[in-house]
Amino acid sequence: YTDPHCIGGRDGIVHLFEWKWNDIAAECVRFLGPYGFCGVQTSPANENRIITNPYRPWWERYQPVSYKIHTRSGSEDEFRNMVEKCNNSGVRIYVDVVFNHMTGAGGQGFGTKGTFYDGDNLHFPGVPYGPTDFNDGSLCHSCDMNIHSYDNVEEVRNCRLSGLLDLKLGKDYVRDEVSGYLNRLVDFGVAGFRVDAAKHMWPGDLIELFNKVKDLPNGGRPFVYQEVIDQGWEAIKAEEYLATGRILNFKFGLQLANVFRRQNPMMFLSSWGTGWGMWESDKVVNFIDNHDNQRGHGGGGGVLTHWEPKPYKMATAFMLAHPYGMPQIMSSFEYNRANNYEGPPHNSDMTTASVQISGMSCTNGWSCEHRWRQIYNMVGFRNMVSGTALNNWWSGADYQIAFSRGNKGFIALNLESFDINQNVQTGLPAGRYCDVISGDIDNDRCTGKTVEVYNDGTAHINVCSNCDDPVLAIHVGAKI
Ligand code: ARE
Ligand code: CA
Repeated sequence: YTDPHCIGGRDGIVHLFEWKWNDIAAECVRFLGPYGFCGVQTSPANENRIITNPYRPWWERYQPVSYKIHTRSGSEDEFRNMVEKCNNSGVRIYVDVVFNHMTGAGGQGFGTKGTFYDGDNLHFPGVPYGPTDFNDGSLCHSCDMNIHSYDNVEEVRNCRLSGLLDLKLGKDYVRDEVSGYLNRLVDFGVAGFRVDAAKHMWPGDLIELFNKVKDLPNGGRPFVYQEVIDQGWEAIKAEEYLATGRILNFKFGLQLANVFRRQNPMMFLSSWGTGWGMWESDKVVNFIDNHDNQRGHGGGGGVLTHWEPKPYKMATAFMLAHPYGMPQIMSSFEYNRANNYEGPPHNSDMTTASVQISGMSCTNGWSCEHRWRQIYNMVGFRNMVSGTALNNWWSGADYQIAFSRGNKGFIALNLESFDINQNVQTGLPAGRYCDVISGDIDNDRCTGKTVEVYNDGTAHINVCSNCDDPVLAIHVGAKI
């Protein structure tokens, strides 16, 4: 379950949070394929509860009503078309799958496909699930059936996460319904899953469940990466989940936020990876921020986001240049930060607004961090250096580092108040290179700074201080 099935040396997932299937399809063809992204994480694809108080929050999509593929991102036909277009562009689709629970307890109504649900009496006819398909007082012993203590492993896994009706995954029938949904996604050409709230499910149940999920049409297990928030201090450890795939690494973004906010010297990054108490490289999906913690949900607070562009871009460049783990990039929408429930940009009838492109950037309320030059060019860097080791580590001061990736790429980062201005070993073949942070290659010309690498692999580099992008990155794919 740990192989993401990327095409030819690609690496890196972008989470197109709340995007419509038609917009994702277009983005795969016009941008993600050409710029070398491995895959897209989509928002949940299955029918969810329509929440009107607050009005249509982003988080309504984490309250399943059925496994019918119909949400504000689009219909089943649009979903199928997206997967096909993306696969044809060499871009994989990974779906955020929510099966720890159904809707919150209490209330009845209709889902995004018009299916009735009854959260008072635990009836979900669209699946169908009834009261005996949920964990009850015999398995959950907390006073109100909710989770109160993350130190109590049984409570975390058998009780309700924020009041969400907790499915009995120990039951074969429930596993059949869930795996039936996952298998339909595999039939559509989906290559993997982000497993929501994995921490709230028993690892043994997940093993049984995934045993019922088929291989991909071209062979191999689907890629599985699981949301187990483990920052080091709770009873449940992320490594308990390695039998069913990778884990989302929640230590990564917190640690890099400290470094790139100058609270922990950058030179200590020389031992980045397992040396920092994180899991092995092929077991993790890393990210700077995600849709929860960028707005204070799910272990939020503390991480860098697009609201702090300078350290955010630096941390992202470091993540993409460093060999550790598989990187995931967040692609956000704009919202009023005082109302962090706000759903995606929408039209007057509350349908989701389409992403619009102007030049390289997005408009219409979509932030599109993945289209920032400093980010997409580092995705290209990562693909180019694929398979090489980290060499030529250099550190001139607490907050000045540089390293190469074999003889394919070189990066330098500076958060001191003085420039990096000196000769360093880049590991690269002699020639003139385009700095992909300050520019692009356009008709064989570099629109940004250039760097001359001498015959012995050294170069005189200059990395500004107190500027917007105190980073320099060159690689053999951007030589002039
Ligand atoms: C909403 C309302 C609640 C209401 C509930 C039921 O906000 O007030 O009680 O509905 O009616 C998202 C939102 C939730 C939202 C939910 C359903 O974040 O606010 O609830 O959708 O609509 C824990 C879990 C982790 C989870 C985070 C949010 O361990 O799995 O909480 N993250 C995933 C998704 C979320 C999603 C869900 C799960 C639910 O990424 O987007 O919730 O499907 C410590 C622990 C963490 C814990 C954290 C809680 O850090 O280590 O494990 O995370 O505290 O803050
Ligand atoms: Ca559970």
